[in-house]
Amino acid sequence: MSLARLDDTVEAAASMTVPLGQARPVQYGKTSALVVVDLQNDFADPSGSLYVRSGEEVIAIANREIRRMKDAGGTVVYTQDWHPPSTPHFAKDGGTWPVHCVQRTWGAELHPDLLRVEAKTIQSGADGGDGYSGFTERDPRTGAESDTGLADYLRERGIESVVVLGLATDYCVRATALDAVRAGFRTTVLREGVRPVELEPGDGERALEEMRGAGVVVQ
Ligand code: VGL
Ligand code: ZN
Repeated sequence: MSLARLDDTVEAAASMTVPLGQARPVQYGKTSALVVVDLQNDFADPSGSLYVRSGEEVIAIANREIRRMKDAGGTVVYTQDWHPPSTPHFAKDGGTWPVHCVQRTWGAELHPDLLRVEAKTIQSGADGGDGYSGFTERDPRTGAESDTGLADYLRERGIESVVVLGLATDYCVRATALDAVRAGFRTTVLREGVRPVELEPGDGERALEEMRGAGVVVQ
């Protein structure tokens, strides 16, 4: 991408922000990291194959928090759901979901309005795994869990607190926040910046309750 094009993108993204929605915003500093979960076309664009209702509203909130985190000298990480064309994650192959976020397709790209800053991007699901967390993957056949390296990356940078937002509350946000708290990070889910899939009504609230029970601050 040329520099001019990059500038345009940054400007377009910068205009897609919203005022602070909380009375007391989460405080960011050099030991904080923002994990921006799966803000990809298939989830956040109404024409995406696994569109999460109101998912596009999260983009402006994410942009605002990305900017605040960068201004505070903290770390930003993006995650991408990143599937091969066939995986037991998909209904057509015996799983649950419509085909989505297939590697190197439009649906797997980060939403074009999302502010992109220099940051690590974690692509998970590449080996056909059906885990939902940015921290771990799960082999669909053996169930064995493996590490994406995210926890070590954050520790190396001296990160103590992790803030999670993105899609979807009841799947990748839930799994990522639960793993973050288990890995020993002070973990906050930004309620304003998440939306649920809700295969069953109430799944979003239940997921938030479960996260709270595990020690995640939902703010
Ligand atoms: C997700 C369903 C299937 C997510 C990923 O990002 O929450 N949900 N794959
Ligand atoms: Zn997926």
